[in-house]
Amino acid sequence: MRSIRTLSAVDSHTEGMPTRVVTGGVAPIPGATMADRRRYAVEHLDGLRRFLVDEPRGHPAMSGALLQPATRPDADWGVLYIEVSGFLPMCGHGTIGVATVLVETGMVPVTEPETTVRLDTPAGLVEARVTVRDGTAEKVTLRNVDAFALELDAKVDVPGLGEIRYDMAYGGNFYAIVELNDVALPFDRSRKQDILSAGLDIMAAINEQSRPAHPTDPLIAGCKHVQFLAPDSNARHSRNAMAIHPGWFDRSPCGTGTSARMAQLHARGELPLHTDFVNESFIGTRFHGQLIDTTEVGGLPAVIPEFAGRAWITATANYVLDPHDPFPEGFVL
Ligand code: PYC
Repeated sequence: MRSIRTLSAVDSHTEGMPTRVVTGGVAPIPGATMADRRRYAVEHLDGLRRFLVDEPRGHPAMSGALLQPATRPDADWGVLYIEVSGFLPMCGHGTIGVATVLVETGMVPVTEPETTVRLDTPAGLVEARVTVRDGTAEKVTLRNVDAFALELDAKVDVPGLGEIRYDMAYGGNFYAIVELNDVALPFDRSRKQDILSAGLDIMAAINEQSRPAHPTDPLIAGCKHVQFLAPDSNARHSRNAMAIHPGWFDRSPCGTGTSARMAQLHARGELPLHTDFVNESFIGTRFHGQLIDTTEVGGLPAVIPEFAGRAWITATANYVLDPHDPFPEGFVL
């Protein structure tokens, strides 16, 4: 075997959704903060992202995380989130995967029954409390970045669908929250192509007509996620089909989406603080959440969300690049 690039990774899945945690082979990325490093990576390291998530090493719903030295003294590790859609500011299922890998590989000092891991992400500091028994990470509870509703009862003209009502909320990424009934589709995996194509059309229309932007961080902008709600969803238990650019569904309930949904429900007066909320994915897996406090972001009312889920390690691997490989940066079919 010959290789001109070798990256070590621990692969995992969080409630069904993969996270390829890259533990070695990527040098510290230039930048004083993880947000700066994300900007640098978008400009200079997109080939590395594609090498890891696109085919033939990844697949159309692949996701991962590059471990980095932290840029702030109160964090244990820095994380850059990689996906088929690009470098995300924050990823909830990915963070649960990262925390599980850090604990189960001993990359952080482990204490039982709980280990706290502080992660420096492009969207801010995130704290993961890992329930550990006999060295196994059984559950991860994340205190996420501040979440808020940006718009309630917004409307967008979507070619082919007409006027669609949505709420726009942020939980580490922006989510257009849409009732599946409003696009006349059932919560049924056999209709996944129709749901996905409605989601992509809604995203495109929102980004053209009313592109969301974070009030204090201009680098976080645009809508790449549509959270379709099943008809029986309510303020204590939601089921979602999470359509994500450029064309896939989250297999997990989506951590940043769960945070956005809780912020939206709170803004509507339907989810008080310290009240249990369950978010269920398109494949039936669950995150359990709560809002633990109110705050503000750039003058907007905001909340501090927590949610919990589980991850499992699926492989340890070295991803290598043969100098004659015709697809050094992967491909998308
Ligand atoms: O869990 O936050 C999340 C997430 C974002 C995109 C896919 N999963």
